[in-house]
Amino acid sequence: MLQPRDTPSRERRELGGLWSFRADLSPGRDAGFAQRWYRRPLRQTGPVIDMPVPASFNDITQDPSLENYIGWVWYEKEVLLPVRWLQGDPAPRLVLRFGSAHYYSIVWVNGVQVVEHEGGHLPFEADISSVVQGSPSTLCRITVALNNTLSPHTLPPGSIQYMSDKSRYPKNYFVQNIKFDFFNYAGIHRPVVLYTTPAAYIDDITVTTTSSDGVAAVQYQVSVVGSTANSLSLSLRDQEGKVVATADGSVGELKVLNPNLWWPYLMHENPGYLYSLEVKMQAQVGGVLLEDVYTLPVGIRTVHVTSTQFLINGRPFYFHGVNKHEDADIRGKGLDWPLIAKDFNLLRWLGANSFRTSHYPYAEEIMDLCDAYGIVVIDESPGVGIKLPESFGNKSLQHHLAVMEELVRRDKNRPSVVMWSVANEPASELPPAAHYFKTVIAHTKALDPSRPVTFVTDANYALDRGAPYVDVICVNSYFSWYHDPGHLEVIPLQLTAQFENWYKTYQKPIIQSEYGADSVPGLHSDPPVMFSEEYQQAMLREYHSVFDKKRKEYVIGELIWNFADFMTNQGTTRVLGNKKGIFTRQRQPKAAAFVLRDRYWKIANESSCLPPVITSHSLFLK
Ligand code: BDP
Repeated sequence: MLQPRDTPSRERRELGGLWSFRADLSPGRDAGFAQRWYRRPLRQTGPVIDMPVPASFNDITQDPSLENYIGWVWYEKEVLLPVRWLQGDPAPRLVLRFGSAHYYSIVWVNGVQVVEHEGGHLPFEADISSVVQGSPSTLCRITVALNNTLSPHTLPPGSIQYMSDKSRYPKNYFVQNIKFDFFNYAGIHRPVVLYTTPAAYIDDITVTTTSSDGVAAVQYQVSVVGSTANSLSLSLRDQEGKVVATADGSVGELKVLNPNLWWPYLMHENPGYLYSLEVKMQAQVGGVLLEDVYTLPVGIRTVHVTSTQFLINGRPFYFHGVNKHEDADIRGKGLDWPLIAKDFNLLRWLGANSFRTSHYPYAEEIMDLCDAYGIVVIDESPGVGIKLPESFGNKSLQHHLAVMEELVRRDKNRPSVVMWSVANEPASELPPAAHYFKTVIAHTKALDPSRPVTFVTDANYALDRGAPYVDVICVNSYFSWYHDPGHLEVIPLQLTAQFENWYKTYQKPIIQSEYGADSVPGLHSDPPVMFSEEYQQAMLREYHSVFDKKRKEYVIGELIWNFADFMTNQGTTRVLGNKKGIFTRQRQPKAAAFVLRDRYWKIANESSCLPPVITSHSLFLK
């Protein structure tokens, strides 16, 4: 499934704005579905409200029961289709695509079911040509039923607990238990798009790149649907629009002399160099010549892992970056361009060269900018909170494999993605974790042999049963926070031991994939105490002193937890959410942001490849 792009042979229309919405707020998580509200227009079924798309629905209204709602909700939009999308011989193929909708979706067009999809963070689509092209009117009614209920076999997993004690809870009372630390926002989170292709079309493209001694090769494979007899021609253009290589056929190689390699931000004066690969298909269908064109951005780069290093284009790469969330006021996890632009500006201000998509795949729009700006990505699946023994069974495993297929298919061509992470902090010390992670990692490597694979662990190095299968050890630790709270002085000893134990056991490079402390902005204390801005700063500095020793050996990266404060379930350790951000949820810097900024620019400066435009003032003052 290719990302919809504007090309000479395709049209696309985004169905944003306000949709009709209703939730059945009566108790019982399956209540609303029984109504089958796709049969007639939603507004005729009872009261509807206006709901923005894309956005989470939770924080849009003043109704606390919608904020914490679990069960089915309904969205509906009516659109008039242009006649040219409905006629022709052959008529174009019309596709309805969702960037993501959380968690389980069923979609109808004009009352006809066209697709269902499990999983809240990856795209799905349906060919709706036959439904709309047979209809007498050009009106197209799109109805979506969405359910945010999690089970031990969903990704992420969760469980519903019914409270049967009638003296303490009302009838039918239940809660959803989750083992992950972010709010389970739900809704149509990413753009809904209608797009056309010719009846015979380019369905998928895979590229991998190699480069040595001033010559690069772009290996490609193209699949076409709708015709067996077709011709394919490819041309690769540089950023000036000059064709630098051409090829024909569905499988082959494009050779590029003196290539402009794709380099990470701060590693080269021109990071994120993208060529564009134009693929043209011509096919005879029913005596008519059809042409489809798709243009794919291509970055030429290589990735290798040794026992002590992570190499990009043969040069050691040190991850100095962040963990993020898709999370903000009001819109929750809904895609928001101002927020995306602000976050990339903050990342570059910070001197961050990388992030991990903790703890689920991020929007394609975000990934596009990582490719273009040279921000390196560890692309993580929604495998977060895999803790219950039943979540390691075959049903969960099969689903996890399917999710990895969807993720790899979506992001396989992105130069910014240098490693897959299949999970975060699973109970990897449990016996079934060995088979589970061996299988998920082997499957991911079979899908994409060109990238290393990992999962992020907080298990003890001696007990972890998944670590033998990863290429890079990614470890989370919270010394002086969840352990020995308030005792910053234990960090050097404990962190050094952590690194040495892992390295001695596996001889694989290590990334500190999370570390951090909560701080309530504006709360000050000297000497530092927990939750003050000073404590967050001091904890970072203690960690940094150990990183500086170990990065000379085998530590290949540090990713702060977290880029920004984010919403969680309510709980006694959460103050309106998790406050481990170095920026507030509104993206204002806390004191810790300046500590990190000085450090990241200093590390970047060691390789003396600062970009010409974005510079850090503090850097030049030092
Ligand atoms: C880590 C989790 C992360 C949490 C963080 C925390 O990976 O999702 O938000 O702890 O507690 O263990 O702040």
